[in-house]
Amino acid sequence: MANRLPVDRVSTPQGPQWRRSPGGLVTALQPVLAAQRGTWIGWTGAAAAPGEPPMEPFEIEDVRLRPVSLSADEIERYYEGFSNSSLWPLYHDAVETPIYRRRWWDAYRRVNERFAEAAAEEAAEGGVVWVQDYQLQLVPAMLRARRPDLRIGFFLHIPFPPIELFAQLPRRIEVLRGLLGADLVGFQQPLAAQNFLRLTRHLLGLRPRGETVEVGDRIVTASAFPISIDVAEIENLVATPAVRQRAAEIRHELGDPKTILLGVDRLDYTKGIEQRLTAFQELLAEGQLSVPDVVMVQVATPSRERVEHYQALRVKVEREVGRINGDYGRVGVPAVHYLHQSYSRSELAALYCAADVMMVTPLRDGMNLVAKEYVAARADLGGALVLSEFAGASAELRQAFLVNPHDLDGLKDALVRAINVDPIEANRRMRAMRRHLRTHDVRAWARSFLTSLGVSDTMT
Ligand code: GDG
Repeated sequence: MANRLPVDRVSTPQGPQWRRSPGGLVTALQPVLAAQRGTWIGWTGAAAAPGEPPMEPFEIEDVRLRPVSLSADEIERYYEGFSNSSLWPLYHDAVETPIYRRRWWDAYRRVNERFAEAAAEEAAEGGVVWVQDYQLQLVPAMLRARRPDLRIGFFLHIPFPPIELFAQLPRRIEVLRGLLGADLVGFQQPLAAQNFLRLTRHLLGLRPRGETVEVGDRIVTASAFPISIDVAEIENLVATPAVRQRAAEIRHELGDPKTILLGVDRLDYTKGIEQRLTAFQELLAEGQLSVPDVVMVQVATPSRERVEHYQALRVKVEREVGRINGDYGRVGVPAVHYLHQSYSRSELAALYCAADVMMVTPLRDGMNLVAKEYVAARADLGGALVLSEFAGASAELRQAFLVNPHDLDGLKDALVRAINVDPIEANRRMRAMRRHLRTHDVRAWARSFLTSLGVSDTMT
């Protein structure tokens, strides 16, 4: 179960239809769900009209999908409000100030109840339910109250904050108790699991031992399961002549620069896009870099556009891009190619192949799949990855150029080193990171979580 169903509604000549949406989670879970005849419960992504009956379950690629309806009001309060204006900033080190509204909480609880009810109806006797992410943290306890026979797992895709930050959350006890309804609570990082276990002592007076804590007559386990990507999908894409040709075309369209710097992110204030732009601007101002030798491409996929923090970020980023292009661009050669658009998987793969330096500089990020996708795309062992220490991915991709994005001089220095890296050293770094990813892809992640939850033989 996840906030969203793994499908997008597309219009076709035959009328609107559902198409499987791309993404690692879908790839990882599709085979498990298909083999177990499981159901994916989630929201369709559109508001239900007042009085509209809930959509019937339907099937796509052997997986049964059970839609959960949300009204426009609930989308505003549960999703844009509590999930994305309270929890998201708080869990990301409060890099933007979290906003709290009591009516958002009420909607969050109501929608979590609806998901729990749907799961209680769908799950087989003694079955397994896997709940995904911060929008659904109350579901484990709500579901356990209805169906004590189930094995319940929960996975948090974003960071879990330290005690003093979590303690700011107005409904902290309910959220913590919600999570403790699961048998297994999974996090991206061991530190997040420790934060969670410490909190159970701090707020509830429980006594965590190792990775477990006793809650009444149950044992809850909290540990790390770093998520990954579908490595084979990216490798297959970059092996196609179409993607290779497109990568060459992109370089040409950018004016055949010596160096292409690339950023690919949802337009989100956690991703450190502003820090990256400032570093680039200073390097141009100091003459350490110059256009057209170097150009920067920033894909900033539209995201959460009705949430205030995101509207403010867009204004700031676009003002900065305009300023840099005004100062350092040339006719026909902007310094920053800023693309506030969403691209196909193959266009992204081509961009990864074309980029000499990939910049992944979040201030805080649960994992960051873009960093892993870039490495998977570089079967040629070319390219260099500049990666923030505050992305979960930095615990695994140790051969990247690791940076603290708050330290502007350090970030500039890492960019310059990555741009000028000796090709032999670049190959060595890329090879080591690729070796790691090969054995740690998204299927291994799902297998490891489900095995810990006590589900065996789920995948071939
Ligand atoms: C959350 C956590 C954690 C981006 N632009 C386009 C596009 N993308 C794809 C990327 C990548 C995904 O979106 C973004 O994943 P990230 O991991 O980088 O970031 P979040 O969206 O914040 O994800 C994060 C993740 O959950 C998984 O647990 O790693 O820490 O914040 O796959 O390629 N895909 C397409 N067009 C685009 O324009 N098709």
